[in-house]
Amino acid sequence: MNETQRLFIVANRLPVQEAEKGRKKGFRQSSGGLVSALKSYFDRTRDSGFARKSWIGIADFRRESWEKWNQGHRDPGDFELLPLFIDEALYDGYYNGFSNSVLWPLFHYFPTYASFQLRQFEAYRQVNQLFAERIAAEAQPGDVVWVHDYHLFLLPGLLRRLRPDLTIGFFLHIPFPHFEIFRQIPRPWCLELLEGLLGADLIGFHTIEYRRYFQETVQMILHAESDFGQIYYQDRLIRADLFPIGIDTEKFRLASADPRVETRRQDIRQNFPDQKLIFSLDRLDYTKGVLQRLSGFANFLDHHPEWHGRVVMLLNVIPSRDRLSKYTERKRLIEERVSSVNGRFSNYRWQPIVYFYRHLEFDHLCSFYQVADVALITPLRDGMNLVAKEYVASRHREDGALILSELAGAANELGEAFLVNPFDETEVATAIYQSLTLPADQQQERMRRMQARLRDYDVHRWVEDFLQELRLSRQLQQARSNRVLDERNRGIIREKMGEARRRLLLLDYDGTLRPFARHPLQALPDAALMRLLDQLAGQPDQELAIISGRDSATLENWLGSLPVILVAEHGALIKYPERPWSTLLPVSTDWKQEVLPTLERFTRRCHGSFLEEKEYAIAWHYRNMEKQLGFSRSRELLQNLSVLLANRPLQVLDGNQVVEVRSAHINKGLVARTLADTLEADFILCMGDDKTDEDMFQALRESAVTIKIGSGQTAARFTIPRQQDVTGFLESLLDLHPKYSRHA
Ligand code: GDG
Repeated sequence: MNETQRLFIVANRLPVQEAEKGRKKGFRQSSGGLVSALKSYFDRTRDSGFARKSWIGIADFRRESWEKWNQGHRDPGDFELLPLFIDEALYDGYYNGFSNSVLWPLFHYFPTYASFQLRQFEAYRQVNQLFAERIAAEAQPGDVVWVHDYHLFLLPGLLRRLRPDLTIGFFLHIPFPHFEIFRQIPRPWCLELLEGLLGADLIGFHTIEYRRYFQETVQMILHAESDFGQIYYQDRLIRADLFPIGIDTEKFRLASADPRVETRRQDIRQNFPDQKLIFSLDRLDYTKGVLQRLSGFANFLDHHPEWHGRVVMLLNVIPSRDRLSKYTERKRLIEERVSSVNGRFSNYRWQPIVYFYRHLEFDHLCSFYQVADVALITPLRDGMNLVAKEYVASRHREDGALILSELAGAANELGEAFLVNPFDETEVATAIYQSLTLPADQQQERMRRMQARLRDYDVHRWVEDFLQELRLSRQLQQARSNRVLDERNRGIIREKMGEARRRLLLLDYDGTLRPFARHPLQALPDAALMRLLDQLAGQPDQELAIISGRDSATLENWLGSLPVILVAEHGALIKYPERPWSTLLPVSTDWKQEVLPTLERFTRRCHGSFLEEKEYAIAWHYRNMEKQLGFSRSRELLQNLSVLLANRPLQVLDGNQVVEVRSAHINKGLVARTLADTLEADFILCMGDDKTDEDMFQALRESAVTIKIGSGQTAARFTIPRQQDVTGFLESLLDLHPKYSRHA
């Protein structure tokens, strides 16, 4: 990072809240996980590499109070605070509306809670746009922007449009759901949301599942190629990676030595001298599973009367989103359930649940963490869940037990907890019993392991890791965009061509010279393309070869009149001008009878798909099928073929909406190399769009100008992102400057 670089943290909220201090109003740092994470990282890391740090978020206070307070204040964490003041109705549509009545319930697998209203999506878009405009106006070239969470999915894309020079990272704090859930969002919004996200250089998730679902969704909806966390979209490389958020373990360990925390802990303990304490803390939210948890606890009390009077559950619910009816209704249901459990089991000396509905001060929270024998944390879905981690980090005596929902992201890292299905009240009840009776040595062993893991990837590592990977993503991105064939490189290519004694052009056909058509026979060349190819082939000292996967008859029919070399079936057959077709290598076709029945079965079962039988290959095309079905069937076919053809000298090609089987000895690379050698060319230009063309790019790696058409991973030296630009480029090679051409 350079010395003048500025970091923008962008989140729905600012890290401060208006608060009353006696009779005076002021501002204090807000309590959220993200605020304390970033603040503690930057407090500790003096040399973060950023000259300035700013935090942009929506103000939940009035402009006047801010202006009064802001004179002279900069904190917390030395961030410059940039509040966005947003009209209340607009904010309501964006926050209570689309963010928390569509994205939040859907992404936590509550699809029936989602209500889709165009007006709210428009508010969401508008607020994201306001963020983008504010950042675009503030940022200097090359600054770094780190966007947080589901409220701002559109922001990376909107900002990229305004400021392509910025490095943009995005982190999702909640789960990314399975495609089947995501697709319930109206299609145009799905596209906008994903394209918005893909404006980032790096997208971070808590777990590998969230990343997988995201990649699958991008593939299903945008048909963007992706592998191992790299997504290729509109000629950009976007990385998606895992960054399971950690906590400030040191802060929770130190809190144990804080006398205020110790006093509170003793105070709580004295009230429950003979009882084990089960602690539970959540924001008021239907995703947190409080009702199911209470049923689990009641089930435990039902089956273990010996524990009556000996265990108490301290249930803390923190007020949240109380303008949404789903939340106020939840509060009522929880309170009813608490009363019903207490009413059923209490006696004069004992009440099984002590219920709190309020925000806790930090030292109070820590005293709960320390006093609790068991933490019972059973969300129905949770991106991560920091409370579970904080409980573990607070156990400085290495005792206690954690019961954790397997549907919380944190379950991936806290395998020593009692992992439960939060919907299964019997399993929760059993885990409560097991945790209350867990021998001390086992408590210690489990705690130690979990604590070591939390220390290993604490919040500082999380921030550092994300920012480092973001920097790397940008570098990869830039290295890649340097490969887009620009004017300068076109000039260099023309110059080299002009100087060459013998030139060879190797061009793929479908997807390179012609766009893809619904049926292969519809991609025939038009008059302009025929003229261009004729002119290219007619240049002095220049050979033109069309190297295609198509069968020889089609190529002959379409292009046979031109003075060009035709190569069919990826190199199985070759034809020089005025000469008959011949084979490059003797190749057997006995295998066809074995493969045909499987391919025919898939064709029958997949409406819209069709077979293309060539002399040395058979291709199953699925471009006319419904997109998602076609893709998933093609995966099935690939799996079938890999079993059927194991150890046979055949290759199965996973092409662009086609699966092709052919002899392993044939590939475009071999024929490209052979032509280059036999024609003794000292300049080779090779262009293609598909995976089969990669064989040519690899084979000619050192000696040729290789150009990939479209996006995606490639071994080619240059890329032309859009197929429509290919003919323009080839036309520019027709009039090489006289100074370059020996024949001029
Ligand atoms: C998102 C995701 C993901 C809570 N009540 C009080 C209080 N807290 C603190 C806790 C903890 C944090 O707030 C809550 O942790 P969550 O994990 O639930 O985080 P959220 O910010 O709500 O939610 C979640 C997280 O982002 C991080 O990526 O884990 O899955 O939904 O730090 O200690 N702190 C104090 N008093 C309270 O009453 N002082």
